[in-house]
Amino acid sequence: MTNQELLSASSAILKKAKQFGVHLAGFANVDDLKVAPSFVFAPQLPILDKVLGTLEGEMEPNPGEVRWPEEARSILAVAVEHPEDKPELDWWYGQISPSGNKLLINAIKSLCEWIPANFDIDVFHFPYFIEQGGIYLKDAAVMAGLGCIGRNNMVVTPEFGPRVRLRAMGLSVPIPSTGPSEFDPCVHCDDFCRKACPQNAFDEIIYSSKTYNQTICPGRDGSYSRPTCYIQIHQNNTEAKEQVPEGFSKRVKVIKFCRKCEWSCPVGKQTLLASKSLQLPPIAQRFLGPY
Ligand code: B12
Repeated sequence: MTNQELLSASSAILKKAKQFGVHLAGFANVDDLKVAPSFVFAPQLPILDKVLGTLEGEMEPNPGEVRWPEEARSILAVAVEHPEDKPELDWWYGQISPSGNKLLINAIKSLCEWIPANFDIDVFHFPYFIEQGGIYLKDAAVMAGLGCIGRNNMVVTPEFGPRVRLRAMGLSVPIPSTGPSEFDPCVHCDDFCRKACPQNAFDEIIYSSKTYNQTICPGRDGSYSRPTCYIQIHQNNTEAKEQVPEGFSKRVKVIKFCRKCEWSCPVGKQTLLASKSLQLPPIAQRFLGPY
């Protein structure tokens, strides 16, 4: 593929991704991802932290390490908005994946058919979990220019704040990364997200830059405690009630995981801005425009 063909293929792919229902899309080069913070940090995590949030028995051989398909040269990262007024997009029904995740999976599946049918490009659909062959989606999204990692340790996008869910696919061609961007609304923010955490998961630096020999750690400064956050996630799971949701014929557990670090973030909340009830830091105003 010539450079020119690659350029026109990448624009066509971004446009098609939107037609298939995603709200944001961008590319990250695999060489950039292999040295991105999560990819380097996660294999060094203490073993207890690794097990949390990971499927049991699927940790071997190298916990936290991404198994890249050999031919993958770049990835397409996509995001679908998960707004506050549609919380059901994020609800699990027993083992059944949330409907928002299905929107992402379907868009990626459609792209996995459309891309090879139209270009000389092989594709790889990455699963969600790392231990099943997935990749670190937040770093992928940041390197693709979709947003930055906020002080809530989530991808914060200028358009939707952190209220997005992510997915990615691999491509056999070396498309350059479309990020990271300069966007950083947290600089002057009052840490609404950290204050909203019901478990105080950001209270102290638990991963120090010195120990891990890297300046960028979970929560940016090493203060996001994965085990503490998991206490809440586990509690949400055990406290979930059985119901017969719309479209189901029998009772299932409807699990509503905590999203306080998302709901509390003012970025991307245009309705609140319209009412002028919220003062945003100047940097965020710059990105959101006048209101
Ligand atoms: C395991 C997992 C969990 C575990 C552990 C989380 C963790 N961060 O360790 C538990 C169950 C606790 C959890 C909780 C949540 N999760 Co979760 N989780 C995952 C999963 C499967 C892997 C994440 C992981 O292990 N990362 C590795 C660790 C080491 O990374 P990290 O803690 O994020 O720290 C790195 C970043 O901060 C990064 N970083 C910091 N600054 C910068 C700057 C730059 C430039 C770059 C490139 C990177 C970077 O460097 C750190 C490492 O050094 C991903 C899906 C996936 N395949 O990626 C979803 C995912 C991260 N989760 C998600 C969500 C929504 C949640 C929850 C809100 C719960 C919910 N309602 O679903 C909370 C939020 C917690 C939080 N504030 O971070 C979304 C995030 C979407 C977004 N907007 O960012 C993801 C991407 C899934 C999805 N469907 O989109 N999760």
